[in-house]
Amino acid sequence: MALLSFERKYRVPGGTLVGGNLFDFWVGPFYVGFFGVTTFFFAVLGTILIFYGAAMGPTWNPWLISIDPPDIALGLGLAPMLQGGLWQIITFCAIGAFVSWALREVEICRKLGIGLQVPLAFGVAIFAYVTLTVIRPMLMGAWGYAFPYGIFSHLDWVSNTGYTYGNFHYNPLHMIAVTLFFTNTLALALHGGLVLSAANPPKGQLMKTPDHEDTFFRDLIGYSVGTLGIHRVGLLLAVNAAFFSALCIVVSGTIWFDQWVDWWNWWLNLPIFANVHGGVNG
Ligand code: 07D
Ligand code: 07D
Ligand code: U10
Repeated sequence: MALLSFERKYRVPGGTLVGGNLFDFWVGPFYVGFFGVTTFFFAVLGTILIFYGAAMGPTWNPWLISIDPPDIALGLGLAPMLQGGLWQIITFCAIGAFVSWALREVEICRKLGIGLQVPLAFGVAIFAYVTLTVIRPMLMGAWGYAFPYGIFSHLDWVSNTGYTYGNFHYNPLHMIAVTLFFTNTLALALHGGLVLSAANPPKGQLMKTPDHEDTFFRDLIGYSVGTLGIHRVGLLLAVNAAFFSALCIVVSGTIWFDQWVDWWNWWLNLPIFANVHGGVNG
């Protein structure tokens, strides 16, 4: 069915979580809903506040604009507007907009009668963001540990936070997250490549079937995960990449305070190494 006639058929009332049919309409291609209104509200307010903060700051250079969290000395209190208060309200707006966006996804899934995998996956990205800006700062006792809202300044934060724990690459959860990101890219390249190779042949040739796709990997590595299975693999890889990212940063400064390389000394403490010459006990 052509996309536009399908849209006409499915654009029926219902499936909303809040507001009944009050906001149950579309504007152009966009579904609105109660959570479209709240997304719009938080996104517009947050953006206006970023521009206000920029206007109060020293530069209009887009790379250098930065809305900073309060000083660490403030702890978990409410900051004056230009000393981190703006960052606090913008964070509130960002969480409001992201959560509203996820709930708008849920409403659209319910209208279509499809599963909730997409909003669940976005929920994990939101969890990573909330870990960085709320959970970890609260566990560490100051908003000042969160990252600033600026293109270059947030990179400085990542670098500085990384070097606070020596070489961040030795963080084992960071290793797992990085490996998942790399694997995810490999999987997407394999999947994109495989589907195009079978489903988009040169002009004049017949499109090949999923059996061709399965057989390619049977021939190559002896096993095919299947045409539905590869999408499960992709979702799991991506969601776990973001989840382990959140874990790797939340443990840094809350339950692990030293250089990450030192974490690896645990193996020297294993009983079989305990009394070995050169081990931790001499
Ligand atoms: C392609 C979907 C489209 C989204 C885009 C981003 C804004 C910000 C606002 C100046 C894949 C839109 C950008 C709305 C403008 C102001 C106030 C998604 C796609 C195009 N980062 N980060 C970028 C964010 C963090 C890191 C780019 C956001 C953590 C590194 C862009 C967040 C850490 C590098 C950006 C966030 C971190 C970047 C491209 C939130 C660890 C880069 C993003 C809300 C996760 C790269 C100059 C992209 C770069 C980059 C946005 C959080 C690390 C500006 C919105 C604190 C190391 N980040 N980031 O394509 O070029 O995402 O930076 O958490 O090298 Mg970042
Ligand atoms: C937080 C984004 C959420 C986004 C949301 C939506 C809008 C709307 C609108 C476009 C989590 C935003 C939407 C704003 C836009 C329109 C219209 C995603 C988030 C909700 N690292 N490292 C990671 C690597 C080093 C360090 C994660 C690699 C160094 C620190 C990932 C390398 C040091 C932190 C990762 C490397 C260091 C991280 C990031 C290589 C620095 C984190 C992905 C090859 C000296 C961060 C939760 C992520 C983290 C993180 C990868 C190197 C430090 C696994 C590949 C050694 C301090 N690093 N890193 O988390 O875990 O996405 O954050 O060298 O805090 Mg690292
Ligand atoms: C996938 C797939 C698949 C496909 C696919 C895709 C995954 C099965 C079938 C999809 C993939 C692609 C298309 C590929 C490209 C995608 C990416 C690379 C990902 C990154 C994407 C982007 C960078 C694009 C981002 C763009 C966005 C988010 C759109 C921006 C939208 C807006 C600004 C509007 C948002 C809409 C909202 C908030 C709700 C509705 C609101 C309005 C329409 C505005 C009007 C508002 C109202 C009517 C409410 C009134 C508001 C009030 C009262 C509040 C007022 C408050 C004030 C403060 C003013 O697997 O294969 O193929 O295609």
